[in-house]
Amino acid sequence: VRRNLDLSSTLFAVASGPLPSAVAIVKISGPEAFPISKKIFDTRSAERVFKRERGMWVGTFHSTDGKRIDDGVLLSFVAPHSHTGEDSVELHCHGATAIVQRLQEELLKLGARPAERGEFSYRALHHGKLSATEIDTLGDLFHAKSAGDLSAIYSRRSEGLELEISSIRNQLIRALAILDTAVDFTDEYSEVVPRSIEPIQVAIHGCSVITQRYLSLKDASSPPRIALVGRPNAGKSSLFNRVLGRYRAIVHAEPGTTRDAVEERIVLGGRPWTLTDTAGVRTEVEGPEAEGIEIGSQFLESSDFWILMVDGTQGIGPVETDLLERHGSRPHAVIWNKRDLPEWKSPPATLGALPFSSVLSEDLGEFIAFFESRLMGISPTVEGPLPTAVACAKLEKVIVQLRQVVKGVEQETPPEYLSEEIRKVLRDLESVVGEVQVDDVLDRVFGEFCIGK
Ligand SMILES: Nc1nc2c(ncn2[C@@H]2O[C@H](COP(=O)(O)OP(=O)(O)OP(=O)(O)O)[C@@H](O)[C@H]2O)c(=O)[nH]1
Ligand SMILES: [Mg+2]
Repeated sequence: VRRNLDLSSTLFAVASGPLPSAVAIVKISGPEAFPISKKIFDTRSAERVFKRERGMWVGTFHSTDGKRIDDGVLLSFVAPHSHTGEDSVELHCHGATAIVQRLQEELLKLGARPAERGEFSYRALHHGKLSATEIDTLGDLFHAKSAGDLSAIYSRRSEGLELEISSIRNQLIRALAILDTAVDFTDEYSEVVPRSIEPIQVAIHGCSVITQRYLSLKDASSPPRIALVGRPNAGKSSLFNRVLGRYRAIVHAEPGTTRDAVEERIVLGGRPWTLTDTAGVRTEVEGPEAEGIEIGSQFLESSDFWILMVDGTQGIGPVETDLLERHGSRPHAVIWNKRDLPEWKSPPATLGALPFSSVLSEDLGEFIAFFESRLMGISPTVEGPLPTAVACAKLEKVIVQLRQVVKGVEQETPPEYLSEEIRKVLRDLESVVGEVQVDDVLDRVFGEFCIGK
């Protein structure tokens, strides 16, 4: 990881997302932030800008030779009252590629330098605006994909973790006691030393339980799956589109519209899911549609949750009965669709179905509430105290060291050497729950943070 520790230059970066966008934000920070900004920004209250601790000014952005670039807003933060602790400016302009490009060219000409990954955060750290612990949390927030992740990060407390670490230490102290006995009775190596393996393995397991929690937060692999199934024309694709908030799957009055399964990521109950719209299930079909139906039932089988969509004007027939018989024991819910139509009849109470209509806007809220309660049990959230990224890295190192010790026992390494290794691990374990140090987070800032952060 390249660490750019230079603090003398004035940095700039586009801090907002991909262009074009409604608004774009260009951040500038460093000793020349104000003089540079003055050369490209005009405002009626010019004499007051950069005097107040923090200010917001409406005006015009232009090139140094006076050509207009955009109208916009400038936010100024006088050191140390800024994110980085330096004089800082944010230019809020329209998110047109050309505008943002022109502004960056002017900043370059005026001697500012494009920021590297994490450089703003590094400066904040250097000037004491953010602690190493806060930087660590900031890095984790970047990975938060759900309400559950957020609360796991915000409610992170060290006490729970300290307890777990202390029970790992106790295991290692047991192992040490065994090894120290062996030092005194060298001729009984094979009798005594192998007994240390069991507490070491328990310690390794304890460490991996903790690191696993952190890894599950960072895990970007595919979220649990929800499959949408039912008879053709029941309204599966209509619901799918409503949940996504856009027209993704084709909806048509003609049954058999959906042939392939369509998949999208959604957030329900505060967690990410993959929602699959499948082809309608019929009893007898041939041709390409039959293939789609085949795909549909595959998705049903591999899903973590399935939704049976029933056309409430038709009610339950052989298809639904068959699906419920075969898959009813797996987590699922029934939706009784098209309640806006006069032919609609209420669902039998035993089904616990949700009366619904894809065309009534108020029903989407009902749907979300209904599922939030049902999906909670299936959707995994981080259980137990969440370690920080730094703590996780240290524990991973401990695991490697302990595995080495186990290997050492198998290779009949002298016990005094093994116990020295374990003493080292014990010292490392202590630092897992200690204060996060600046040096611990630098690689993270420069390696993992994005440009403009
Ligand atoms: N009145 C009314 N019509 C609906 C409702 N939901 C869906 N429809 C209509 O029912 C027809 C079928 O809807 P789709 O969403 O395509 O049904 P599907 O289950 O995906 O059908 P296949 O892809 O053929 O399996 C369309 O004409 C929709 O406009 C509803 O709640 N009320
Ligand atoms: Mg469809």
